[in-house]
Amino acid sequence: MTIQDIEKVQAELDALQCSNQKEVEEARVRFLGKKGIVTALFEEFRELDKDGKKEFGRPINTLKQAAQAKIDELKETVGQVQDASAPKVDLSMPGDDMDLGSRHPVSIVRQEIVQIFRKFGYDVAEGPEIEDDYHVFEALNFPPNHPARDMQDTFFVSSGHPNPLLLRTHTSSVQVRTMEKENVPIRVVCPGRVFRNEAISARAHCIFHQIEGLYVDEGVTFADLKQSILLFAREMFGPQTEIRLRPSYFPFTEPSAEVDVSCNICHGKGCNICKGTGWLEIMGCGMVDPNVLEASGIDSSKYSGFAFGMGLERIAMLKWRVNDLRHYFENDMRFLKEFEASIEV
Ligand code: 2NM
Repeated sequence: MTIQDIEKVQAELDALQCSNQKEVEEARVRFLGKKGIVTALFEEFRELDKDGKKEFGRPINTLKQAAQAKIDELKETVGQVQDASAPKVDLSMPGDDMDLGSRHPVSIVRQEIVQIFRKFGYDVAEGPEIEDDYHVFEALNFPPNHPARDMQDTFFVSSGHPNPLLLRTHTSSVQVRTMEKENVPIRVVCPGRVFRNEAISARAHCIFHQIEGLYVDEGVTFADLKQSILLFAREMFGPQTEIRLRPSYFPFTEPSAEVDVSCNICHGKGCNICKGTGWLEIMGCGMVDPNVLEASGIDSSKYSGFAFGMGLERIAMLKWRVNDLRHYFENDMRFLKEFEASIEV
């Protein structure tokens, strides 16, 4: 190897011209490819003794950098190959429409509800969809022979041992996990997918979405529950909204109630949405049963709490007057596009 060898390649590089990207790529291969001129010089260089390495190290590296810089420059500046037989591209043509998706109504409702409870000081908690019997039933005061624990109602993932895995039938399991893990006071909402073994119809689906809330502290009362739900309902359905509580039963709360909101379509006059009653059922709620607090390590002689839960599909049905649950799971763009106007940017 001589300095002249290197200068010769440098001169070739300086003179290099390309008229399209195909030629640029060919030049890259010729100089820098595996069998390229510069690569060959490096191979020669590797064989040199110490003095040779000292003499040629800097010039050969400079050459390589110059080659790379030249190729990069040509890549940037040289036009694309124009194949005469290829159709000419009309760059003044307007582009194709981009088909943007839209937010799902269940997501819109979930975000609205989460936002309201964030303002009230609640955090959001999430947990696994595949759960164990303990967190879905046992810790929530379900008696051993409760029908929800039956194969008829719950999808089991494993069975035959005392704490089988299953698909959660409500998001209360996330609240159990929160009580186990966090210190009092606790204020959380838990949105998520739940699973029940039901025949699919206009009113029932084996997969749906819930959001549940939990508040535990010293001195939490039923009055706090009622007022929190009233404030929520007015944020969600408008300031004129009234609520009505009807006694009910859940294994995890005592006392328990169903919550109705005044029908904001007929304002109590009676219409086909509220079936002439003036009221729409939106959620269940109650004071957390002391057994449930104790199971998760919370002292029920010191603390009390309230909890509530609602189905997101149902709330979205009321909001937009959707009459068939199955629409939510079919992802038909004609249905989903109806909600575009509801997206807040
Ligand atoms: C509902 C109705 C009433 C509820 C209770 C709990 C927990 F974990 F604290 F015990 N979570 N969610 C609850 C109470 C859920 O849904 C209709």
